[in-house]
Amino acid sequence: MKIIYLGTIIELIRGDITKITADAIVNAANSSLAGGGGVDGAIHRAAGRVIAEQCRKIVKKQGGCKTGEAVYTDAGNLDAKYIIHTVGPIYRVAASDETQLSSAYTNSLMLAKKLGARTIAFPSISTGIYRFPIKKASLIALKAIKRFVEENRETFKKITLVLFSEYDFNIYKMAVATVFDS
Ligand code: AR6
Repeated sequence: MKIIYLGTIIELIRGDITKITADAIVNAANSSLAGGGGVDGAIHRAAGRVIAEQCRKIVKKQGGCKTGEAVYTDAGNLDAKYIIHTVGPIYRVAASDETQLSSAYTNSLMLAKKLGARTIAFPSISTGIYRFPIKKASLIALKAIKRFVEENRETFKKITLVLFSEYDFNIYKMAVATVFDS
């Protein structure tokens, strides 16, 4: 499903983010950028070894990526120009979780803008291994995206959220209705 908000297409797709075409594909990474399971593992496998090498260089230079921040590498074999690696919070029921999750989306969008990307695809950050409740996370994600579009008009042609399961897709569909119809 998709909606258009201030000229930007906000699209929800059910599927595998490694199969998506976009200027920037966002990865739900960890602070040490060491690769892992979930979407991170899938992206590293599909993109190829060059990504891990570039991540190691970033770690050497700046010691990794803090929670809520974002860094980028090339996209290797993915149909994209860049992979933006961001780190969502591990859910701990603290107020800071929400701010950090919101920052992960906003900082990824800011970095993609700086790189000149016009299309960007996100997975559902923090809602897998990091156990952030997806209903809450989907509202935070869409509010951050909405605010970014309002403050950065005509930056992105399309912002896609790629949801891995039908259940997740339906939760995000409800969140789109809640956030954009109000
Ligand atoms: N395409 C789209 N979404 C996917 C894919 C895929 N190929 N694979 C999984 N998902 P997670 P997190 C969904 O655990 O919670 C890693 O080990 C998945 O169903 O990938 O931010 C990192 O290295 C879920 O909805 O990320 C970190 O250590 C969503 O992606 C840690 O996990 C996010 O789940 C990060 O945990």
